[in-house]
Amino acid sequence: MWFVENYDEKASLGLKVRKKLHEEQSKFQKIDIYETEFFGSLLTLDGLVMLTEKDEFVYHEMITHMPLCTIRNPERVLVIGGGDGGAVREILKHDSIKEVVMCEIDQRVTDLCRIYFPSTTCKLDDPRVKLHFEDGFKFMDGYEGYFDLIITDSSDPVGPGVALFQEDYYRLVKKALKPGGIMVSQSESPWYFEDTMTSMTGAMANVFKNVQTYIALVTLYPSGLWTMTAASDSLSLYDFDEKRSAKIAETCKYYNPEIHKGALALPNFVKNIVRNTK
Ligand code: SPD
Repeated sequence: MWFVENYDEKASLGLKVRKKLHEEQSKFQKIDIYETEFFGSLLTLDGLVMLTEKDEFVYHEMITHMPLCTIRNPERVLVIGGGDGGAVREILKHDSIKEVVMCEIDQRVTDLCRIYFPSTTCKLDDPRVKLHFEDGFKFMDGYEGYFDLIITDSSDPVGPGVALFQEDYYRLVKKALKPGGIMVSQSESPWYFEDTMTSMTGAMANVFKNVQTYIALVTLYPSGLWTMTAASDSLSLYDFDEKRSAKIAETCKYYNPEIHKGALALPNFVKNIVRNTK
């Protein structure tokens, strides 16, 4: 038995599956969980790969430590989406963190991940973590100048995630950030989501002074060449705390100070797609 993700009839990914562990239609999306032959448990939403036990570390380390090692003393972080808990687990590796708020629209994702992905949900009951299950867009409106970092750990720009790729959303993010804060959002693949990358980085550039796309090699996402984009009025991912980055790297399987620098080097075809300002 194979799980197959089709990339817009252009290509597809196949993963050998031992058995299906769970399937349901939640209020928001189709949730499937499989036991794969090689990658451990696999979560898909509306038929798209979100994570596997074996490769999730790449995405979660890169969406968290790049911005966190750039902020001098990160204390308060908001994760929009991220219901599997992987981003929260990584954020809590930073000693200065006092509060992590996770706002996931679909509580069923978190409930099921607690059963099938204990390695990503393992820190969700830490006393510094506050969980909310509601629309992230609306939730954030209640905050002003509060967070050092806001991470958009969303699914793709289809279904419930679509509003998280638009300028109105980035304006709300900016309001909820402290003046010296930074946001980072997963920003898709330059091979299959060229238009999304152009429009979302353009929208970020309308709101923030510095927009910086970087690369993470996520094996099971379309093409494997995945991007994340950070935006801030004052911080630049180039100016990071190398010493703290090296310390965090001791706990990581992908992220380290050399990766931090190298991830910012974009191939020419990617530079031509994004509207980066730095
Ligand atoms: N095409 C898959 C993009 C999914 C990005 N978010 C995954 C959530 C992992 N925490």
